[in-house]
Amino acid sequence: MKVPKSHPRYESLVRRERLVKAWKDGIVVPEGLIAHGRGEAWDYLFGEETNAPALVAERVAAAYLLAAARPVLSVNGNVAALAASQVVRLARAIPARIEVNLFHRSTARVRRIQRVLERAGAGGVLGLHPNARIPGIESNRALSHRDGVFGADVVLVPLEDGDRAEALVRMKKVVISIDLNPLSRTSRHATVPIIDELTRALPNIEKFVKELESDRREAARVKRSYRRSGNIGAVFSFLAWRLEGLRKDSARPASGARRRKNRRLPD
Ligand code: PTJ
Repeated sequence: MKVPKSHPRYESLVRRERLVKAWKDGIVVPEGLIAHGRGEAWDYLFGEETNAPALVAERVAAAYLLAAARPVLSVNGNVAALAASQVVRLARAIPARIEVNLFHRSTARVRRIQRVLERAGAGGVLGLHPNARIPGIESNRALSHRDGVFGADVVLVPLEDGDRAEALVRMKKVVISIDLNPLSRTSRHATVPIIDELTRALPNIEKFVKELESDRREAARVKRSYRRSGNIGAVFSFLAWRLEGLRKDSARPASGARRRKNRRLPD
């Protein structure tokens, strides 16, 4: 479907079309479409913008990735469909390895996702020939690479299922998650949970990597001063403030112009 540029929800519709096409191409699983809908619902509540605490977490993520000895970015079907080139740019900026790691794993799908990443400019993508298992995970998601997620000290896990995030934390890795759901097990277990939309978060982290790269003292300070519970608490305070605004707005009659001006209600 061709989405008209004038549509008020143009970007959201383009993202959906991209996911549906990726599903037809065997990159995304049907469950990935459901996961995206859940993410969209949270993004509505957050106002479809990066909130201040998320921006802080993105800067902290950049500082951790820069300081890592073996940083790895984990990619699944949704991430490949929505943000392959952003992942590749971030991996180059750090620099970090990329591993395709799937919940609904099949060798054919790993290969297809690897190709998507390669077309976006990635080299040396891991995932096809795993040589290790992440302890404590029953599913094929445990399959990993010693040079990749298994051996990493800092792992970025966007749109993750909670099991693996928890297992990676048990392995004493620094786990950075990107998940719009602050209640998910991933967000609750990650060392640095980023409560933001994937395609907004990745370029923000890349920008911070480039900024902090030349100021390692500041990068160390950013890491030191991060307080996970304070940051997540601020996300919930922001959400409470948003909901209060939405409550007030919805008490008044609907007006398209006012809704757009206030930016409280999605179109
Ligand atoms: O490709 P596979 O086989 O590895 O499977 C990928 C999915 C996404 C199906 C799998 O990892 C899964 O089931 O994930 P969950 O448990 O549904 O978690 C996905 C989380 O990502 C949910 O909490 C969503 O709210 C969130 N989410 C969805 N889309 C976005 C998002 N967060 C940030 N940006 C998004 N675009």
